[in-house]
Amino acid sequence: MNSVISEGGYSLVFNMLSMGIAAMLFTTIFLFMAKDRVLPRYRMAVMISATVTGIAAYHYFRMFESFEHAYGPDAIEGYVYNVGYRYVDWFLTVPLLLVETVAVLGLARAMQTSLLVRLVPAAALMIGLGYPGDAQLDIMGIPPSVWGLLSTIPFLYILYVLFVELGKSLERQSAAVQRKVKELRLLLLATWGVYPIAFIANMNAVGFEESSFVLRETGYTIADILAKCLFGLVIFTIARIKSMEDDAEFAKHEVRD
Ligand SMILES: *C/C=C(C)/C=C/C=C(C)/C=C/C1=C(C)CCCC1(C)C
Repeated sequence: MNSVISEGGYSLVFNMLSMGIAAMLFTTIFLFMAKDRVLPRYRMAVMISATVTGIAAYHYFRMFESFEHAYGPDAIEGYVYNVGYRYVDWFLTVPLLLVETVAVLGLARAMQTSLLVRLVPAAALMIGLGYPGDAQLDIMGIPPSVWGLLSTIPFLYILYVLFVELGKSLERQSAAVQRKVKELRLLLLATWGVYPIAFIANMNAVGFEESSFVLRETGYTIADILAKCLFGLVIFTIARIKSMEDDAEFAKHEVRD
């Protein structure tokens, strides 16, 4: 038997997932089309941002479909909503978000590598440890709260690297870039912080509880749109500022346009 969901809860999640598709899809198109408005050396960061929202757009289609199978008017008997799509999505997009953040700064190669060899595995670990808790899998009787705590360790490590380690290399950037990167980090902190809260919302639900489910899906979707679309657009802005700083010819041409 399927879990029941109220009409209000159904509409809310339906509209959220629908908004997720629109935001991810059109940010992807925008970023791919606008990538030539930055110098070639920053283009990779913009294209990775577009790849992130593209991967997420695909997963939002799948989540929408899964949600319809579980709760839609023609719900399938016994079908359970698959939260795995989110985790597969994050497993790919969270490391890429960190890569785009580092790429847009145009740091020395050795510095880039040193940041990424720490950030990327930590991100993968954070997502991998969260999944059994969110999907409420029974692995050796470990409760969701323990998975959540384990996942918080790499999460805090990522924040440490971004705020302390990356902070050191910011000194070499212009004032305008420093300001934007600080905004970017605050955006990251404010949006990434929503995920563990939404996780907790769902954690205590034994089996299924509608309010927890609706809260979690709404929280994850809003956070995703800000952490991927808005974040990608700020990356694009930083790439523009740096392009104009680096190349006076480019700046003149871009302003005239
Ligand atoms: C685009 C998707 C993003 C930026 C996803 C970020 C996800 C997190 C920061 C998740 C963190 C979690 C914890 C810190 C503890 C509980 C389990 C998670 C995986 C929800």
